[in-house]
Amino acid sequence: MTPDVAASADVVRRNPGALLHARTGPLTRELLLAPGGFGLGQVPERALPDATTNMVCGYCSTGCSLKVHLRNGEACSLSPNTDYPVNLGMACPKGWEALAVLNSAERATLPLLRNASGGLEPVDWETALRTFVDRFQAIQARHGAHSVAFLGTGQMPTEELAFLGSLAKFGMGLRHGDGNTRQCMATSVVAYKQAFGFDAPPYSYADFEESDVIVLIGSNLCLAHPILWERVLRNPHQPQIIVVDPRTTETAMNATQHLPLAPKSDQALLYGVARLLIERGWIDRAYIDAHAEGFDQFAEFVQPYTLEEVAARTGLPAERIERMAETIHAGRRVSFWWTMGVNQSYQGVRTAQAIINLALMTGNMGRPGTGANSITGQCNAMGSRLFSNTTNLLGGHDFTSAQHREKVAGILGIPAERIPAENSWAYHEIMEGILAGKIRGLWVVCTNPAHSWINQGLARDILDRLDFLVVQDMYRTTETAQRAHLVLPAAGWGEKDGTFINSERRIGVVKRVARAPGQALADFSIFRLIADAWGCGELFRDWDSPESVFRILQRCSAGQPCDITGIEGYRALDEAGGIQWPYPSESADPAPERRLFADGRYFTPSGRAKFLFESPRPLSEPPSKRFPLILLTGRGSASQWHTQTRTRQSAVLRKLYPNLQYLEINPADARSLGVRQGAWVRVESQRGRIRACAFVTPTVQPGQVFVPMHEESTNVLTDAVFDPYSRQPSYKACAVRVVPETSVQ
Ligand SMILES: Nc1nc2c(c(=O)[nH]1)N[C@H]1C(S)=C(S)[C@@H](COP(=O)(O)OP(=O)(O)OC[C@H]3O[C@@H](n4cnc5c(=O)[nH]c(N)nc54)[C@H](O)[C@@H]3O)O[C@H]1N2
Ligand SMILES: Nc1nc2c(c(=O)[nH]1)N[C@H]1C(S)=C(S)[C@@H](COP(=O)(O)OP(=O)(O)OC[C@H]3O[C@@H](n4cnc5c(=O)[nH]c(N)nc54)[C@H](O)[C@@H]3O)O[C@H]1N2
Ligand code: SF4
Ligand SMILES: [Mo]
Repeated sequence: MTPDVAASADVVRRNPGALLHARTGPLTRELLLAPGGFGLGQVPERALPDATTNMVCGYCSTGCSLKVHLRNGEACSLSPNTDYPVNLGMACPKGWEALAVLNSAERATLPLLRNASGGLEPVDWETALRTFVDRFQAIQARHGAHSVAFLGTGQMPTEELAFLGSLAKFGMGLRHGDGNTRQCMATSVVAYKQAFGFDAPPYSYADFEESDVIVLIGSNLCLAHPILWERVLRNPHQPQIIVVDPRTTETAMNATQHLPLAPKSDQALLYGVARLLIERGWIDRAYIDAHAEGFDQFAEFVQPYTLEEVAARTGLPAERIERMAETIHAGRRVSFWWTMGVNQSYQGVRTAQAIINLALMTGNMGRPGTGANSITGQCNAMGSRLFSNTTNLLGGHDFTSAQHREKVAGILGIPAERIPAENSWAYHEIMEGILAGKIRGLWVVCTNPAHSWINQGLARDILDRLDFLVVQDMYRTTETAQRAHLVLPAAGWGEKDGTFINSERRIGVVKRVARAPGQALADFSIFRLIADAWGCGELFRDWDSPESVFRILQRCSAGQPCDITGIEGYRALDEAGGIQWPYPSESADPAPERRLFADGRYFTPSGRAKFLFESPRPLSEPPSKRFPLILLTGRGSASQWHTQTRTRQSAVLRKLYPNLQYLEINPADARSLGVRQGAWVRVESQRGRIRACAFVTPTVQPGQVFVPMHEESTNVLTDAVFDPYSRQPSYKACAVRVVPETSVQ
């Protein structure tokens, strides 16, 4: 083999997507649109050797690495990567089936435009691009530049997220853009920013194995992050596992202590535990004095949270609360983890900070096996938080700071005036803006709000008011695509290159190992084409491949807590098995596992972490005589993903979960309502009613019911209430009644 053939074979082994990419040279409009061009799924001309390549999974934030087996440069099967520090050879059913869902008759293969008779009709890309530009520019001319908005995601590579946010704000002149990360992570972002001075989840997955006490609050890890649960099971220290969840979830069943508290009483519980720890002198005064501020006020604040008071508010026996405090005290390495049971609440930020307070006051920060740790949800939630240019300027910068705008403009080589000096509206403000007629055009990319947004009756009415709705998705069948005026067909995971950032801040690579169907294009290519069609392509002349955007983003991160300037490109990421941020240019060792705050210095101006607290508020919609039950929603199985656009495409996954809307209800409630196992019932809230099949089970408490989020009807019931600081929707508690179907006329 000649050296260059050997080198290219090596590249194929490592990154076949990059090779296909390299063959086409820089992305130009002509290349993208030419038959067989880059975006349209070019195949190599000569036979390529069979090979394997590793890439991170495109579903959850765990970020498992999958080994993809290639035949002639294209994926034919996959298996979990045994050498990756995250999953150590494991994968859940969604990961195993990741390739299968790409092949589906529901894929969007051509742009679709709504015609005069109201149907969606295939058009060519030229027409789609022209319509996109003409319609949005006409709306802007009539109603102002900010009358068009966008909604993005935590499920596209960072480079694509950055391109979307930069194109929309710097190129198209939009101000308002948010993402589905608002539905999910906004609470953690704000909690961390206020307490630590930056959005910085401190942990490493190794902490799951190094703790002797693991406290999981509002997290069904076993089902939502199954491989992280496997990491818990590998913990050799026989850890105490405390699960705080109103339901007896799969995770709670495997805990050593389960605290089935009343929904939304977490804040009271955590303040009560804090009070006990203080009362008994079980705090780390030296750590508090050296590294935190506001403790004395906090200690005074928690005084009314006596054991009796907290037992009454949470419905928990006093001994269980006491035992939780004793266990935290006895632990040498205590880690606190939370997910949506905390974040999706009208008081999520202060609840998350009540968890942070416990970690700070017991000195459980910065050491192996410790931390106040928010687990993210989507594969690239962290990339979206730092680089989507929605809530903050690229790289965790601040739109309202002139200095930050100058810095980023200098790196991008664009005029600083192109960068908005004001923050975007949050998701719900964009929805309200549509209702008020201020937002007339919406571009939805890689999210499905007509299923996932709270209070669907209202949400769909709002979406249907838009003058022009563009949906860019892999599938043309999503609830949101069905309402669009224009559908842009997108390539999905496995059909494009880029990087994701997982829950432990690890950046991993995704690659193009399969051809997108028909004329579907990588989102990156779509943004490139829109930039040129819009007339602002020149601003993005250096944005010619995902890896060049990665380089630009690295420069944007310089000097920030999330500095990644030391990473030498995709290949280095591949070789290291992913790299956790921060990784500044002077870093020597891409050590597989790292955590933040080992030196006790936080990112606040004082360098100290803050104790933040506030009196809990009553349930936003308490049960009433008419609606006597509390509805909880969440993940239903390890094999279903969100609105199911992807997972329902796999015959294997479909066999692994119930294919109908169901309602979990306690036997006592079922009995008093006359509901039998498997009977159809109506579930009604003030906002709407749905049908569900009753699953009578003691895993939900009397007075509560649970419906998974995966069927489109669920959010017909939920109540559009938001945390005042994070503006995250409170999906997890509203009032409903259940009526056996036979008694409904
Ligand atoms: N299989 C699968 N895995 C997923 C996903 C998926 O769709 N399917 N989605 C991913 C995403 S984006 C996310 S954000 C994560 C979510 O992961 P999780 O947050 O673990 O999942 P959820 O089921 O939404 O909510 C967790 C638990 O919160 C509990 N809960 C409800 N109200 C309260 C309360 O007031 N207090 C407490 N303490 N608990 C409460 C619920 O009973 C539920 O068991 O999962 C990720 N992983
Ligand atoms: N009741 C209730 N509602 C909830 C929740 C809850 O617990 N209860 N959880 C909330 C949470 S945490 C989340 S994260 C949201 C999730 O809500 P969504 O983001 O609306 O759900 P997904 O099904 O993940 O939607 C992603 C969409 O992107 C498409 N897609 C996938 N890959 C690509 C790609 O590469 N490019 C493009 N262009 N499209 C792609 C998929 O086909 C799909 O239509 O739901 C929220 N809604
Ligand atoms: S646990 Fe998450 S990242 Fe791992 S294989 Fe499953 S869905 Fe993919
Ligand atoms: Mo999420």
